[in-house]
Amino acid sequence: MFYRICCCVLLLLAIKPRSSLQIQFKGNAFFQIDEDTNIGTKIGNFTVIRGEKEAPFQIISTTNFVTINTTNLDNSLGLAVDVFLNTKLDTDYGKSWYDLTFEAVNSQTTQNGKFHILVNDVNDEVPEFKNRPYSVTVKEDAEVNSVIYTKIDAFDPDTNDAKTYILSTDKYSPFSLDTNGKLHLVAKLDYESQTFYQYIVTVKDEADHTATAEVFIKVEDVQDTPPEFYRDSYSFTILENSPQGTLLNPAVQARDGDR
Ligand SMILES: [Ca+2]
Ligand SMILES: [Ca+2]
Ligand SMILES: [Ca+2]
Ligand SMILES: [Ca+2]
Repeated sequence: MFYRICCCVLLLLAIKPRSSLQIQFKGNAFFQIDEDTNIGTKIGNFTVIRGEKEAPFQIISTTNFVTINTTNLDNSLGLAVDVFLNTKLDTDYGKSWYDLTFEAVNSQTTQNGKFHILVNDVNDEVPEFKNRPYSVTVKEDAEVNSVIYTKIDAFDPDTNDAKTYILSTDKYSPFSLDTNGKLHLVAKLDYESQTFYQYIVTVKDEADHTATAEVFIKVEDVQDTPPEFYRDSYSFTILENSPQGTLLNPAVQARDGDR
């Protein structure tokens, strides 16, 4: 008796009709698109066909990431499915790979299909300065041709995007910024002549996105200048009977060359 029941179950499994819905992609089920692809852009297509005895079916997308549009194939035995992007992409702060599922459904069966989307990085991000504010203090006797500041730096999340730094100096400036953001002293400073400098630094990426920041440079005084008299010479006339302690005029005065 038990043997007969098992046989029946096996027989039922064997004769259960398998769905003849076939999902067909050109190549792999794999779409490749750029990060800056606009919403509404068609990003791929596939077809689903049925056997002649299979009931008509419909396609249901299981995600809002894309939308789909279906049209009947000429022989009415299948659907052409166009896939449109429905989401703003960002590989720099989000994902670059998506696995998506859709369903082909008719009165007899539901069949899942999968396709995959690889999102290519695009140079779409503007670099941002880090470590701000850029306030530099340098002694007036700092060595010429030395690096005096290394904190000018910017972040750009785009893959392998090179950055270049430019400082708003003129040819008379005692400072120079190399393309890596290191600030060099290129001429002697003199606190007694100028105590403060201010520039704009610009960072530029390979797609010409730019950002700017201010750079403040304060020069520190060093005891490097001798004192000097106000006059080159002093001469006085005084009566021989002048009392002790009489002040001579003009006073002998000197000033320190350092401020
Ligand atoms: Ca981006
Ligand atoms: Ca990017
Ligand atoms: Ca960039
Ligand atoms: Ca000085």
